[in-house]
Amino acid sequence: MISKPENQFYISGFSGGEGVVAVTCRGAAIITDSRYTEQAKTEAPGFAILEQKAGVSPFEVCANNFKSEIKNVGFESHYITYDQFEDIKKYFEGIDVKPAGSLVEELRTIKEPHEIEMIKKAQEITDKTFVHILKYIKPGVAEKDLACEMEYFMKKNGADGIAFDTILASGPRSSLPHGRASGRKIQYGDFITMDFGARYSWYCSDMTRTVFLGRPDDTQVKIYNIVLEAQKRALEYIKSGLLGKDVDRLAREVIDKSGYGNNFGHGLGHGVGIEIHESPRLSPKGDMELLPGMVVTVEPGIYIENYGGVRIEDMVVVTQNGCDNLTKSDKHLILL
Ligand SMILES: [Mn+2]
Repeated sequence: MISKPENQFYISGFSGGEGVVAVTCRGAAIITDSRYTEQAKTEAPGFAILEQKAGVSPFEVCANNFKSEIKNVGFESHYITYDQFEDIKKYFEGIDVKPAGSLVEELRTIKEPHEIEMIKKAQEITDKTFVHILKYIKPGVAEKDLACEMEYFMKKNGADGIAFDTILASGPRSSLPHGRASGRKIQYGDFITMDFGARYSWYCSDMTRTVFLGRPDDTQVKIYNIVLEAQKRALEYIKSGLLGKDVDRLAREVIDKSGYGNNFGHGLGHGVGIEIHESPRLSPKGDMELLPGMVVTVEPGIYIENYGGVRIEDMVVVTQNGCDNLTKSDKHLILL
């Protein structure tokens, strides 16, 4: 029984996100309420559509229809609530109820060719947005105004929406790895970190660029180049067969050796797909093996409190011998 909307979509094509997608050895069904039954028929041919009346639990409908033909029932233990779990136990009494963890998420780690096409389209819009926004970065413009323009531009250029709330952090705020756009006005001497992405037909893109307004000093140039070197090293060696932590180490070693190891607190990257953050993780604890067709970000950073920070993020498809970089935007230090 699949409850998580992203997984329901992946398995069936149903985008309503309400109810349960059930798969048995003999067939498959979508259990949802009348707001979504017509939509489900169109989106998920091949699935029986079972209507759940108001006030009735989808788990009860599922049990009524399938209990007699099954021995076990799996549920998404990382997603459903304790109350829902109590319901499942009640309606499936006498059947073995098993936590099915992240079964569907594991299937999702390796992208099918059509999924990679959607991610590519999302990234094309994102790359185009980066070129567009550079014209707007001027002293006195608020971070929020820039983020707003980026989000509008993405939608005007084919995105179904944004993949996540735009991160736009300037000057000392750029030390916040996930600093949401604020009312702060851009000034000369600022690093401006922009982390953003478009959503295209459910699929996300994710990219970060840090640019500079004015003339950077030697330390600012040095920090930027360390991050760039760390990213380039990981991109050069990433390939199928390495573990997430191996790729993380490639970049982390560059930053450690430069003396900024304590200023790179997060993992190197993460999978991207229907969700903006998914498996595999590229981090010191990432023990999943990379395989062809996985889409991951490579995004080292250096962050110094009350001073500023730099992050550079590309999104790549892992291949047998390397990777295919989907991010085409410039990444030398751009001075505005
Ligand atoms: Mn990212």
